[in-house]
Amino acid sequence: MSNIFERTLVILKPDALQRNLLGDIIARFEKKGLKIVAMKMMALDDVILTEHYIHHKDKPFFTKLKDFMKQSPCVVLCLEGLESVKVVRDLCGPTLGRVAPPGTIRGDFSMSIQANIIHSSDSLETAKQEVKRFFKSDELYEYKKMDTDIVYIEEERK
Ligand code: 3AN
Repeated sequence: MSNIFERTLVILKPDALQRNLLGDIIARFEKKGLKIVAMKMMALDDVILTEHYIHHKDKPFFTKLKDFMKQSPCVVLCLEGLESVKVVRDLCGPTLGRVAPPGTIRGDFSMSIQANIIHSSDSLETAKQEVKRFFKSDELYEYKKMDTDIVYIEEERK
């Protein structure tokens, strides 16, 4: 078994901030056992949003999506853990809030396709690019987390 401690990017979108959900959502990641290695509030501008959503540039909702993301600051996090890219995607749930399963972040907190609370990286390759896009290297913290030895068994930590 190869144990891959991955880093993934999360954006708590303006609707999460406006609806006072930031703490609840961050608490879910902490309780799951994910390690926060970076976190900050950011006002996203058109340049970073165009880059971030480039795969949607030809979609009719592209401009509205960027405007939505500019409505208020966002909170961005880098989370670390074993297979964290998939773990975090699964915690978020599918894109459309009103069909996302209960228990997921989108399933519990959203009704919309656009105002769906959260973004998380969809693959390890994307995660590497996205972490770099939103954080400088000195904003990513290396530190020993005291609960690692209880969150994972020894074999998983190798
Ligand atoms: P996900 O965030 O689940 O990976 P993507 O990458 O397909 O979903 O879409 C990125 C973001 O674009 C979504 N989180 C959502 O806010 C927005 N989006 C996707 N589809 C639509 C749509 N049909 N109308 C408006 N916004 C959309």
